[in-house]
Amino acid sequence: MATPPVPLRVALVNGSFESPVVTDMAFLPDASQTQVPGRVPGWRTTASDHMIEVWHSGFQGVPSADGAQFAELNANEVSTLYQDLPTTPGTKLYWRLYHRGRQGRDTMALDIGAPGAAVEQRRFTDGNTAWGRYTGVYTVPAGQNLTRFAFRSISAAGGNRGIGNFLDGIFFGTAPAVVLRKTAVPMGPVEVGDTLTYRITATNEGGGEAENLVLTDTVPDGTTYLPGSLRVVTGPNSGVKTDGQGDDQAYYDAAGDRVVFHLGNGASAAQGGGLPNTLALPAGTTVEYRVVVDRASGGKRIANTAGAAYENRLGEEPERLTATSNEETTQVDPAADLSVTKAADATTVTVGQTVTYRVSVHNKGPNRATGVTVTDRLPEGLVLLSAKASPGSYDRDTGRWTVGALAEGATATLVLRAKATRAGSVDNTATVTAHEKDPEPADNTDTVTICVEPAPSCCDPCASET
Ligand SMILES: [Ca+2]
Ligand SMILES: [Ca+2]
Ligand SMILES: [Ca+2]
Repeated sequence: MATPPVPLRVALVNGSFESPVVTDMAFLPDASQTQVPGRVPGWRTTASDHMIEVWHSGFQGVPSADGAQFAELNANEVSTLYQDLPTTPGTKLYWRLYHRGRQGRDTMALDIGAPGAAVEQRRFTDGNTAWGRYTGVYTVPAGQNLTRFAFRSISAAGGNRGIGNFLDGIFFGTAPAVVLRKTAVPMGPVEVGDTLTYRITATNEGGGEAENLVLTDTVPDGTTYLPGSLRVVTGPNSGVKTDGQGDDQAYYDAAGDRVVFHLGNGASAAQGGGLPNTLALPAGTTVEYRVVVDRASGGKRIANTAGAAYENRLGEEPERLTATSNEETTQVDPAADLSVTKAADATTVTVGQTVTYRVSVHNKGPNRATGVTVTDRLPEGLVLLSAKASPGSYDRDTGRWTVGALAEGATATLVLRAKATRAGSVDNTATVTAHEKDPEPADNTDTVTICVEPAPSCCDPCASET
């Protein structure tokens, strides 16, 4: 099923009037004055002089509501302060603002709608001792692809509409919309025992911050979490994270066999921060962890999906939202854990006697082995009498037993009979190989030692006289 497209991100630019930086107070050109330096990003005014008045927190004893700066609605003349934003019809837009009087109780209106036809949403009246905080919701009507968000002065204490109506911390835009993208490195195919790195990138394609963002990823079936591999690769709080819970922004939950990351600005061990939208944080934030491919995954596909939960706190009540990544699949090559055992019927023989070796190869899986070959060359002092392989064939010149394919759980045997021709200790080794990766190579070779004793030198001295 296709994921529905995320609506066009809407977010005001410079909603808190933090740019450009001013000392005390300044009249600055609006965003339309592209030829003038030092203009205010995002905001435009209907004032004929295109001037916007920006204050630094504390100037004339007025603290900002958000950040270090705020604006006064009218600079030199009564005007409307606005931004025009491309919008998708039907999208729900949230707004939030702080308003304050300057000399007493000031009143302003919020107008939203198509440019030239914006509709009054609400009026705000606040005194000069505290900031009022307001929130609301606006749904973009059909056919409206450009929406104006505008503040209009209604009245100001003192009678001069050019003085009053402070504004700060303005948000107008879409809900947060977290998008997760997951990749595995290497892409595969991989072998049993290999390490896979999963990377998950979270971006916020919405307007508002994604609050309390918690990313979880269940370690995929057929893999084992590699301890100490949690890391925030890019974005806020980047760096290595411990597996323990409560000490930083990530942990490994052994009971749930999953990794957990708190993402975003100010994300603490207890709670996630806010992940800014892609305007403020274009690359989002990327995390990673590692797993080791289990033996059981041989010849299979590893599939994995990450998820996230977060909150939209733009409305009256926090809204719980979730996101799911693409499913990342990794092919694992077949693997076969072969073992070889070699035994001799008797470990002490006399020169001239026959030695019988029994070699067996077993496939402990998880997959069928192909191209199975055992090298078992007889050492000096032994002369081959017969070889019986089942299955396969033994080449007496090369000492190679070509077994062929061996199913999981199957055993192949080889019986070698040789004549001892020389006294001494004789080591004989068999080693197995196959096309598939062997996750446990230590048991792929086996050696047996026999003692060949000299023949009695004068057992029958008369025999040679006749
Ligand atoms: Ca501000
Ligand atoms: Ca931790
Ligand atoms: Ca093995």
